[in-house]
Amino acid sequence: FPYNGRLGNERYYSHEEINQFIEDLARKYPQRVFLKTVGRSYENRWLKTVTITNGDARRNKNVILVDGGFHAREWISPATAIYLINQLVENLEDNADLLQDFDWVILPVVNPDGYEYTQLSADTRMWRKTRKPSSSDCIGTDPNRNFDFHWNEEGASDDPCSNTYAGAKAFSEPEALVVGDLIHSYADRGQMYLTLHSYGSLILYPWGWTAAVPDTEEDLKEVAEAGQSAILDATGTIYKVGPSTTTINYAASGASDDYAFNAGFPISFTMELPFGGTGFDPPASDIDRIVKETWVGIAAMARRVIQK
Ligand code: ING
Ligand code: ZN
Repeated sequence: FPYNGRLGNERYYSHEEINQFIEDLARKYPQRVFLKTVGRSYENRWLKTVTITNGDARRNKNVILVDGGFHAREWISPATAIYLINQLVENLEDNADLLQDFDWVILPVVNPDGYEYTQLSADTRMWRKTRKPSSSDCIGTDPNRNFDFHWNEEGASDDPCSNTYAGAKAFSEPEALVVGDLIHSYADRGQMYLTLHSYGSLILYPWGWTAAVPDTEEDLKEVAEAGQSAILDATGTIYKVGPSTTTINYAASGASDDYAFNAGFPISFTMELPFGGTGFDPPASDIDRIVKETWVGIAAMARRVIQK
């Protein structure tokens, strides 16, 4: 089916369709939706953020920054970002409180080269990394090990053939650098950073680079648990909440949530969306259920942040 001006929850979309969708939305709501081209991928795909406001023209509100599609095969992540955008824009009535004192900045596909590669064939479906060649015959870097904070210390690999290859240096990947720049540009008013991955039904907070926990752990926990219990009430899905190192049982340095937290976002989470299909490939018929459930959790976490 060609893109027809709206994105539903009935199938997964290409990166181009996602970009077309946000461009249409910005044209349809010129007072409320603002697009910014923030960079391009190694293969020259445009990375565009959507900024969603309530249109009241107030500048420099607090910001909630959300991204999806770090890892190529985690298709439910961009799908969730799209649903989030749709809700905030098309359902302002129910979500006015989420936009009263906050703007939302969303980058739905961080790693479009990888995302498109996984759409090519069954053989490439489980690709995780970016698509920039390395010094060896292997291609790609793990964008979630490429951030310049305790880069390549723990749970990241020097081997370019590894799925967790940290890259030749911190921010070697243009896609990771774009997210790093976004984090810095909103750090002074950023109240929550949320990065959408799959799978595992987890809400993870820093640190990932060490088993130590931040002294503001109670704040992080309180917000994460608001999401956890909203999802449990809505669908019965059980999310686990905890610091990423001890909750997923491995340290991982150079990830974006640690970077955002260190840069000044007081709340910073990696959300691992639910298992589906064989793990990373929930069938299209599951999209609707998963994105709606996840939205309930994200809205509850945002409301807790806003009430603080
Ligand atoms: N999981 C994350 C990964 O990048 C993670 C887990 C979260 C690591 C937070 C570090 C920090 O490996 C997936 N599914 O990608
Ligand atoms: Zn991931």
